[in-house]
Amino acid sequence: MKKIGIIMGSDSDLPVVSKAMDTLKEFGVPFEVHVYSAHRTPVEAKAFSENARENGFGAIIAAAGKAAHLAGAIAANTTLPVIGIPVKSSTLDGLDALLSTVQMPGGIPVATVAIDGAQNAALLAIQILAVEDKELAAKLDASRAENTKKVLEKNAAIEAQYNN
Ligand code: RP5
Repeated sequence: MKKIGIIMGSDSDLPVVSKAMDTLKEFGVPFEVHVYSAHRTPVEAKAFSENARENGFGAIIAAAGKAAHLAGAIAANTTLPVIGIPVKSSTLDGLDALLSTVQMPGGIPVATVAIDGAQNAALLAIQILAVEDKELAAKLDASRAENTKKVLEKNAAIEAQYNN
């Protein structure tokens, strides 16, 4: 199975990024995690992205806050799918990172999830791998079915409490 690369702009992003790692572990998807910054360590961020395909990665998750150019800078150096997580790490509540991550120029796509949306970033990465992996696709189906069951149970509890 291909690996997922997880890159965060700072170790201060770890509390958000750890949720993506939890989800990848839950599905048994291998990953590597690194702290590379588009601004503070651009050489390392570029080297990782340029070599990611030949190093066995199938998609890259990039999490950054503030003027968050990390996902875009990574996407500039690879044609692997790049998923950006805008991190809420500033006085602007993550809106700065959201706009910096999502507003990519034509030709260099970044699939941007919600502010701090690490779980969805991991699920999207898994869905990308699952295009060619039936076993992984079956795990995704089972997870969706389990979530549906939980929500319907909550619905039943609310209906029982409030409906006559
Ligand atoms: C971004 O700046 C990082 O991704 C982080 O979200 C933010 C703050 O970094 P630190 O100053 O906490 O290292 O590059």
